[in-house]
Amino acid sequence: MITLSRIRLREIRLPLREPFQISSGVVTDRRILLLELTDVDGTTTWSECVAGETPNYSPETIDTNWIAIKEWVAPRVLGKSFAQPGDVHDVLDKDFRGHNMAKAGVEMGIWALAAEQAKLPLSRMIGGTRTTIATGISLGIQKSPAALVDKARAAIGEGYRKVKIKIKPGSDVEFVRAAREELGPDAPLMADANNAYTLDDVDRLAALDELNLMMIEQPLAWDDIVRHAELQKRLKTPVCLDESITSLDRAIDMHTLSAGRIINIKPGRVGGFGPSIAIHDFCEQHGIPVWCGGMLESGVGRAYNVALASLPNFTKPGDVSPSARYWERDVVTPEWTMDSTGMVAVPLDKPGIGVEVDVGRVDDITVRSETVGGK
Ligand code: OSB
Ligand code: MG
Repeated sequence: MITLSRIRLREIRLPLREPFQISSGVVTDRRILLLELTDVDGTTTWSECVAGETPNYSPETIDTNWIAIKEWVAPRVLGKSFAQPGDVHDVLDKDFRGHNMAKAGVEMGIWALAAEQAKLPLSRMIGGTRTTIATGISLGIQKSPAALVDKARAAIGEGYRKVKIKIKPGSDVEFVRAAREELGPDAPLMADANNAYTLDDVDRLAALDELNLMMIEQPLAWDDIVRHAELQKRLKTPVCLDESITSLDRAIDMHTLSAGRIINIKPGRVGGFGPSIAIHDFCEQHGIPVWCGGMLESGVGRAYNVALASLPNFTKPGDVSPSARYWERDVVTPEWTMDSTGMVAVPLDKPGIGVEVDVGRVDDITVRSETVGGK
């Protein structure tokens, strides 16, 4: 039984080692919303609300979600007893539209509290079976094809099992082709457009279709399904949906309309582990592979992604790069690492999220905090 007594929100700022550019914007300093959840029995855990600074990926932002958590999410869960963490999503979903990343931060924290109470690693609490996660890197848009080739070659050398290349019109076919030529016909390459195209660009996308990519992620509008179905008919490369899949229903829509063949599940985007597991199970039943995406999370959010990616149908490498790919220094101990074969270990040696938060360091880089609830 989980009964939250309080939620502490904190904003920290972590400078990325290098700016991360996608078609819709660039991040240099990551503003991160961490949550500290406390149960009435005194158990505490940390979670992360993965929204970005600006609404260029989804309508959510760290500032809007600060309000959403304080005003609408916290009042629905504080002091309320949940027999199962799987019950939380429905409570947050009823007559409460959107704000999935705000809901997910709290919902996933409750899964971690339940894991602590059950003395289980988070992965095992949610039904995960893997002990290691195959890892891919997500490379931001580079200045030139040559710069991209250098990064992609280095990533393969480090052991990454998938190299995702961010693209936009003008930084696409030439860039991806250069990587393909350098790394060979079988290198595990994919592209992610973050909505940079329309059906009018089908010729450009057809050129990418000749480059033997594992998938093309979210080429069309952020909330589109129908046009992706039209596009998938014209491409042999599997379309993978990210932004468009905000719930189990949208995953069912994708399948019904053949709008894509792979799903990138980000637990924040869909409202938490409850919906993530439901999408995972649906996809497993329908032969749709899934993988775990990333939102430039700190080591706290990463713990949840690693746990989720340990479910059996996460059969493609996830965007769960080690801490050092993003930060000079992460906020967790141990930091997340990847071995030379591109595998990240699922922490199975202790209950809960599997890493300790370095609270002193978090205190040092906290720029605002607020506590909702008592004691
Ligand atoms: O589209 O997957 C995306 C980061 C911010 C917003 C959107 C995306 C991404 C990434 C980062 O690709 C993946 C990672 O965290 O390594
Ligand atoms: Mg994406």
